[in-house]
Amino acid sequence: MFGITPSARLRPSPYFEATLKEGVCAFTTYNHMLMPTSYGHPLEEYWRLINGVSQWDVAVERQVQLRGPDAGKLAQILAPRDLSKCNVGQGKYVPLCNHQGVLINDPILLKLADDLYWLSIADSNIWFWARAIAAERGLRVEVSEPDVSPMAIQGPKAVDVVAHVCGEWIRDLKYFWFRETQIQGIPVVVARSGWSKQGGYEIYLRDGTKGTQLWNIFREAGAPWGIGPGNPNWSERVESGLISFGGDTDDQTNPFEVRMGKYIDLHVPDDTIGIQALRRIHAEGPRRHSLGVILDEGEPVVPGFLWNPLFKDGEKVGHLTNTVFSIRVQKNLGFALISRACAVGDRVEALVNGKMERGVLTELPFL
Ligand code: THG
Repeated sequence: MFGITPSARLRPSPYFEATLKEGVCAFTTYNHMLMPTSYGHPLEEYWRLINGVSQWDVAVERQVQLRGPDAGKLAQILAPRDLSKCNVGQGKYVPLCNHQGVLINDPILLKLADDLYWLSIADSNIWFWARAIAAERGLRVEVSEPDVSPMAIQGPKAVDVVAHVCGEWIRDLKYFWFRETQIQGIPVVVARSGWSKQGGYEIYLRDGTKGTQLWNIFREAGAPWGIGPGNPNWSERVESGLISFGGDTDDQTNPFEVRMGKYIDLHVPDDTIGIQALRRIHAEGPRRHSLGVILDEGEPVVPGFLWNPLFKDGEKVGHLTNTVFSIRVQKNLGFALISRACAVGDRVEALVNGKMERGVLTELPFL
C-alpha cells in the first residue's frame, strides 16, 4: 500500500534485523518505534498463536525506570492500584490516570528491588509525566529508560520452548511474576506475561546489541515445536477482549469505562494522582461502558482507521473503536465505547471502511 521512511526519530528494535530475515512485511508505529504487524501469512500466524508457539518483537513496550529511595513512593503516586503488597519479582497491571481520572497509559509494573521499578508502557510518553510528577513532589528518584527490549513467546507451546531455553523453573512462575537471569550469557528478565490470552512469556533483553542472537536462540530452540514469527494479533486480541490503550480509549476515557475497574483500588493514599476523581466517578457511575459488537455482514473487515460514530435508532450513542474479522468466530467483531443506556442485544450501526454496517451489542470477551 505504502512504505515507511526510516528517520532518526524512529528507534530501531534490537530485533529489527532478525524480523527482516523472517520476512516481516508490515509495521505500525508505537512509542516512536516500529512494531512488526505482519509476516505475510495471516492465517498461519494466527493458528500458530492459538495452537502452537509464536515469537514476537515487542521492543516497542519500552521501560520507564524509577530508581532511588522514593521509587516505590513515586510508583504509588502514579498508579491508582495498591502496590503496598507488591513483592520484588512480581509484576502488576496498573492503569495510570491523570488528575481527572482519565486513562493515560496501562503499563505492566515490574518491581525489581525496593528502589527499582520498571513501567512497561503502552503507547504514550510516561517519562515526561513521571519526571514532572517526581520533580513537583520533590521525590528522590531518577526516571530514565534502561537498555531493555521485550520479546514475547506466546501460545500454548510457549511454556515448553521457554523451559527448554531457561530451565524447568519457568513452569512454576506465576502470572506477571518474573526472574532476572542469563541466557547463554545474555542478561534478561523472564516474565510470565504477554498481550494474548493464549499464555506465554516475555523475555526482556538487557543488552540491545544482542537482539539477533537472542532471537535466534529461541528460533532454534523452538523449532521442534514449530515456532515462527508473529505479533500482537489483532484477531486474537479482539476475540479475547484485550483493550488497546489509545486504540480503544480516547482522551476522556476512565478505567471504569473500559473494564479496568478491577485494577483500581479506591483506598490508595490521597496523594495518588487521579484517585479523588476516580472515587467520584465510581460513586456516580461512569457514563460509558465497553461492549462487543458482532457485525451482520460476513465479508472480512481488515483493520482500518476507525473510531467512527456508532448509532442506535439513528441516534449517536458512542464509538466503534476497533473492528476485525475473527478467524474462530468467522464474523466481524468490534469494540463499542458507548453510553450506558445501551445494553447487550441492542441493534447498532456504524461506518466501517466506508460502508454502513449493522450489528448487535454483546458481552466481552467474545471468546
Ligand atoms: N507486555 C509488556 N508491556 C506491555 C504490554 C505487554 N506494555 C503495553 C501493553 N502491553 C500494556 N497493556 C496490557 C494490557 C493487558 C495485559 C497486559 C498488558 C494483560 N491483561 C490480562 C487480561 O486482561 O486478562 C491479565 C490482567 C490481570 O488479570 O492482571 O495481560 O503485554 N511487557
